Amino acid sequence: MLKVSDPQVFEAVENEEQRQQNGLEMIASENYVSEAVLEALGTVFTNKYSEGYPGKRYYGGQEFTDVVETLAIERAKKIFGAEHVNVQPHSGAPANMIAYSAVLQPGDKVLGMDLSHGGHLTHGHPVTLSAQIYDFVRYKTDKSGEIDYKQLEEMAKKEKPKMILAGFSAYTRQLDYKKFAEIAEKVGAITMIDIAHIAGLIAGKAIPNPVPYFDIVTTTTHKTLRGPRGGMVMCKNKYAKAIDKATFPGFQGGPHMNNVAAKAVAFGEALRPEFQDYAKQVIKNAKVLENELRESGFKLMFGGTDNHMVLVDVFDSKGVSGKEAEEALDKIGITINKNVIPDDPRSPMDPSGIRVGVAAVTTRGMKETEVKIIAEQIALILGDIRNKDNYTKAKKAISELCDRFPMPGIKETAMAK
Ligand code: DSN
Repeated sequence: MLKVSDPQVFEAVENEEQRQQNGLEMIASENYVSEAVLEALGTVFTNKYSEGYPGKRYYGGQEFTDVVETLAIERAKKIFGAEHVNVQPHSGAPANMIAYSAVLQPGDKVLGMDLSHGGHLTHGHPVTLSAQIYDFVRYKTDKSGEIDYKQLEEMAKKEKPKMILAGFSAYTRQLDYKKFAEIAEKVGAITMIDIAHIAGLIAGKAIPNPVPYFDIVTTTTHKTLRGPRGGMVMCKNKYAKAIDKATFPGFQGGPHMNNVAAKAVAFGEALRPEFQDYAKQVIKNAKVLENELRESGFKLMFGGTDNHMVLVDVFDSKGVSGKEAEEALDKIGITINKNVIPDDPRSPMDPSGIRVGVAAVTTRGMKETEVKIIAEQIALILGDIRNKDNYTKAKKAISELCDRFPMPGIKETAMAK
């Protein structure tokens, strides 16, 4: 249908399908959704306005939107053991803004993780709207790569924040959830954690669940959780009303019900035993990537990884900048992103590091043997970035992997091309 009604968009979709199938997606925040999730996204729920919540909507015709939203909520509660869930946030940045506005007043202080130490833009970087409204102060990691909990406690006592915020987009170690809760308790702060990157690992029981320890938990649904692009806020019952009000009408209009339906599907998948196998394999694969890269002379930030990604100082290790590394790996079919390292002396557009994640390649079925092959190609290319022969060899190795491990949702006709 699309092919006939809009050949230009159809062609772009086909090309994107090819790009995704014929390369390895190793941007740590990306994944491949199942055919069932794709199908739910493309349904008539996209036509519907559903302001409000199940059973309490502003417009009529909500018999079936209520079904999918309730399924999404109940499944999320079951996965994470959350007291209250709001599945309407359009994505991660809105989810964080909703959480802040639910419990903070303009000018209130938030203690969040420094961006260059693995934090996220929406955790108080000066370029964001939230940083214009709230007063963010930032904690860092120490030399061992751990969050400096002593510094965090000292800062909390000195700054007396209204909220202590945990969570990250490039930090690779397990957080001490209990410690955050204890420090917050000492200073009377609300606790919030953004689990966008690790939600799938938590759902698959591959790493501990922070939900019991935090007042508010935000996440995206499309990273390791392998759902559609979207966000979600979980909280203690105490904050339920405030979170719902801050979502709608506070920050958003109508929820995107096709996304909500696809969230329900993805959460159903996350409740299956296979998803636990997936999450555990992600951790195993990341460990292989860490060990192989270290053996090839790369410096791993934070001393290694406990989750799905590694942050590598390619500039110090191989004299290659993050931007050069990203471009070089792109040429052999590995998509990663350049990334700042803690207190990076270089600029964000050409930083010292790269971030590499294994969530998506694990979805394609790749295991330790394949990740070893991938690490070898990364080392080959970044070890001698100007050697043209290496590119030919590495590209062939990656292309063979792509052929052997098709991405979910790819049409047979597209694979044949
Ligand atoms: N863009 C996502 C990431 O890469 O971590 C979230 O900002």
